[in-house]
Amino acid sequence: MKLYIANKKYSSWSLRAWLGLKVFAIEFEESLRPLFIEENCNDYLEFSPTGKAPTLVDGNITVWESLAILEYLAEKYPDKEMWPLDFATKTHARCISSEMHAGFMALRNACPMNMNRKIELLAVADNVKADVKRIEEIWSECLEKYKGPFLFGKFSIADAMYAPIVNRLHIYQLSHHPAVINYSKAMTELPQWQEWSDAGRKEAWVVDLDEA
Ligand SMILES: N[C@@H](CCC(=O)N[C@@H](CS)C(=O)NCC(=O)O)C(=O)O
Repeated sequence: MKLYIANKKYSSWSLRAWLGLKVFAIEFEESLRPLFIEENCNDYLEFSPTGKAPTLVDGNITVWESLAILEYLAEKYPDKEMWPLDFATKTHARCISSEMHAGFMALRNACPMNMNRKIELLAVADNVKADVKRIEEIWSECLEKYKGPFLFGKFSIADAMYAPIVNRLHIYQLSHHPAVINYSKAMTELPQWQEWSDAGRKEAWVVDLDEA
């Protein structure tokens, strides 16, 4: 099984799929192709019908879209329990994961994930503040209801989906909400998170578009 990813410094979608594989200890081969480096521009189409990363290739099956990759893994490895087992809890986890996959455009556009950015307050527009408020609401509801340290108690696909937000809220100093502080601590203490962010920090590629 091979996971194609983009830059660890910037590629939030790649992080989601990669973290799911790593935390659930699923063996895979990683292929990193740097994004927006001129001589490399279109080669994502070699492995993905959308020309985007992440893309998972498992034998003759190709899976694209981060959430579809995580769903594929959850079905392929049911023993890993990548979603919460209880039906209502799993439904809640699926709802917030879809909300992440399809939403938060203002925050995603204005505040790119960046594993090597100076931690500095960024002045943001009201629609970004509204996205942050909704994230605070989701995280505090989950942590209260399921008792942490991750959104549904133990790490699940929902955490893989929200992982890049931990970096964004921190580097741009967007929230000091207690739920954000507690959840960010749990996430950044994961050795798999540290492996990704250390590698991202070491990358020399600079993508101007992602330097807010
Ligand atoms: N909805 C997709 C988004 C994937 C995506 O936009 N990936 C970026 C890297 S983070 C990419 O490959 N961009 C290349 C491009 O847009 O040409 C997913 O969930 O996987």
